[in-house]
Amino acid sequence: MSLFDKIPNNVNLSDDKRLQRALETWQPDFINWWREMGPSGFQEDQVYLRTAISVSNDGWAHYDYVKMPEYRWGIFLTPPEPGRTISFGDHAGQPVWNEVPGELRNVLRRIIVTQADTEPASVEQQRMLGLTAPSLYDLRNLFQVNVEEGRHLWAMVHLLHQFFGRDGREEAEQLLQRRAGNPDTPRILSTFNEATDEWLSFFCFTMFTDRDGKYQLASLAESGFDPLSRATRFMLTEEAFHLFVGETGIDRIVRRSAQLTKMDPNGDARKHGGIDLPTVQKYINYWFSSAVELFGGEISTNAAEFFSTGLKGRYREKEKYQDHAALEGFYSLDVFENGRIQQREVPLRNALNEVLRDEYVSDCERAVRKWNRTIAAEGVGFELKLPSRKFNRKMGIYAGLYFDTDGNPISQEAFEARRDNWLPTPEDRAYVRSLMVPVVEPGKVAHWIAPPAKGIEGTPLDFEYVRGEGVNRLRGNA
Ligand code: BYC
Ligand code: FE
Ligand code: FE
Repeated sequence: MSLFDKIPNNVNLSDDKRLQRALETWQPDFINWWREMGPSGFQEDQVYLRTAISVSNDGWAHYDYVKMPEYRWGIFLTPPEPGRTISFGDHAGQPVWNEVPGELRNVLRRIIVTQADTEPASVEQQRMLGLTAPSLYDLRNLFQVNVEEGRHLWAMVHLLHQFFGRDGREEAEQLLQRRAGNPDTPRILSTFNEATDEWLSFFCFTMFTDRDGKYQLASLAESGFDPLSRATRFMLTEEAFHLFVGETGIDRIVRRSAQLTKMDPNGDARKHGGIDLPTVQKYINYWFSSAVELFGGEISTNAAEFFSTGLKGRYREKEKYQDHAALEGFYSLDVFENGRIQQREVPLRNALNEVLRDEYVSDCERAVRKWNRTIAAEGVGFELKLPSRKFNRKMGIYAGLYFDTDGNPISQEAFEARRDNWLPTPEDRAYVRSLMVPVVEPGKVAHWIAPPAKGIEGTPLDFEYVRGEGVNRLRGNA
């Protein structure tokens, strides 16, 4: 592996001329896409970024200033595990595949394309955020997330090029042609077409939507198709930072909200230029209910097929489960029948989307408990709450039905009557947007969010994380 290869990699790219040529042909299209759809206004700035340069545990990342279009998007797989076998499904115990089994080609390609599509989508959704960054620290973190989502696209395109021939090359091109939120050429999955145009939504997105990424990637890391397993394992090491950005971002917002709540005789943080906690709650309701859709239907034959074929396992399949066939047993699912919620026993393999969603929901609950400790530590009596997964669903068995945030079935009229208490109103969104004025002096942080606990990689908080034309332009406007 050489850092100075045109495409840094640990897959011996230079030994495979055909693959190398395919990727070198795609690379300029990727860069064009990045310049057009990547972060707006900062393409020439120097950003203090980490770059993956190897897969070793001790320091796979290298930190330095780099212009984003010159970021070295590389291809890294975690090293193969000798003698690895398929750990679940109908082929459990057989050696993992290093080539695509013919009969699984279409379904595997679809999984990879779906995963791949989310990566550039998120960059597109976030492209205007730099212009209203609450600090240089946050600006840098946004760009770090963006370049790594770009690298995740590279990781999936590598698999498409290496294993899917011409179809794969066509899919790789189309990944650069769809556009988040464009009604004519939308991204594949729902959430990846929703506006993420202010920072409260950005932190909710990296908290809730990137967290779907963590659980989907972890399921694919169990895959019997070894190159997919190894690619997603490495992606997970980067993903941890995205989740950190989201979880601590919301934590900093609620800390400041609590502080400003205390200052006001009526407990209204908005009077003091903050985001009031009830508004934070509405954004949590909105983004959580959007992100839970990404796990697919509660009862899913696709999920059963992904599992039985050995392509997509459960979260920590190998460590957490004894029965890796999942042929026996049922999942007890809440269904709405005859006007009320009843439990129905669903064969386990058909309920695997719900099994994964359970893992996700409890992880989100953990984060909400943490935010509540922050609020309590500021001496404010307000508790945030994760809404029921049944609330505000557009897909799956709860779609078309109405539930309150506790998951009680209600009428459409009752839902409409309370919608504005539960979900951000146009006025809420306008208010949050009105707070989004850029703060780009080193060490300064916007009023509506508390400063971070510490800088990146031991840097002081007044470190100049981003410098150049884009930042100067914002200073000039300020
Ligand atoms: N939107 O059996 P069903 C990330 C479709 S995030 C639109 O219920 P299945 C990241 C579905 O495709 C992780 N369509 O669901 C985060 C199917 O279509 P067909 C992304 C949807 O297939 C932040 C039909 O509905 N990775 O990395 O078991 C920043 C019925 O499907 C949606 C993956 O998702 C939806 N929400 O599950 C950057 C992993 N949900 O067959 C990056 C790969 C379902 O009728 N994907 N449909 O045409 C999968 O494993 C599965 O496709 C899903 C869906 C879990 C997404
Ligand atoms: Fe990603
Ligand atoms: Fe991510």
